[in-house]
Amino acid sequence: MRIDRDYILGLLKVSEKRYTHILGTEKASLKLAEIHHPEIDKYAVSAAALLHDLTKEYSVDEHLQVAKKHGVILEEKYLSTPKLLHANTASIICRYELGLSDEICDAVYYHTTGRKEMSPLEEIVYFADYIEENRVDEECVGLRNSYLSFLEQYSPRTALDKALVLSFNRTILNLIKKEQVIDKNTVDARNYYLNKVWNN
Ligand code: DGI
Ligand code: FE
Ligand code: FE
Repeated sequence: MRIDRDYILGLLKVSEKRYTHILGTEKASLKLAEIHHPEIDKYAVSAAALLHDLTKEYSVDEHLQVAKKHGVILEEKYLSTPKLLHANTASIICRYELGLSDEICDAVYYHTTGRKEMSPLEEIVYFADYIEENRVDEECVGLRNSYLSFLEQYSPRTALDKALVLSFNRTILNLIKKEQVIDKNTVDARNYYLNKVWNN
């Protein structure tokens, strides 16, 4: 099903800061799609980007209610790592309440952890979320600049692969510093894209 953009914007009951981040993620996703995956339908790019953090400001209880309402049994890992819950419950709403495609639901589901062999839409939304223009902390600015410099030196595919590796390295290092659990998908994604760069 296709949903009108204004309707999607109306669903976003989030803080002003989060709303700005979401619009920035849409803008960055469209730009990344143009460079790396012009074949993807722009509607899917916008919908996935606009909905990726739909439930980011929910309480744990609200997340659990979304899962329960749709009969989804949450894996144990979500209870020990609630930060990952929003990607899951946003994707549940995309699938069961908005009737969106698997392509869009998966891009929302994997936007936080990434995974190995991401689909074109998954990698775009995952990476746009990290480098969108409203993220002004040193690490995101650094990653954005590295990506832009890779684009000048390498093919678009290699530039994106190298930037993805840096993004996973950053996330993993930060989680180690904070003594937090690292999701297996994040580790697998890092290894997969690192191998890809090496074998290029
Ligand atoms: O929702 P956003 O803030 O826009 O961004 P996000 O969905 O990428 O979430 C970022 C947070 O998620 C950040 O605090 C790090 C955390 N995170 C990302 N990957 C993992 C993770 N946390 C754990 N515990 N494990 C992961 O693999
Ligand atoms: Fe998120
Ligand atoms: Fe986000």
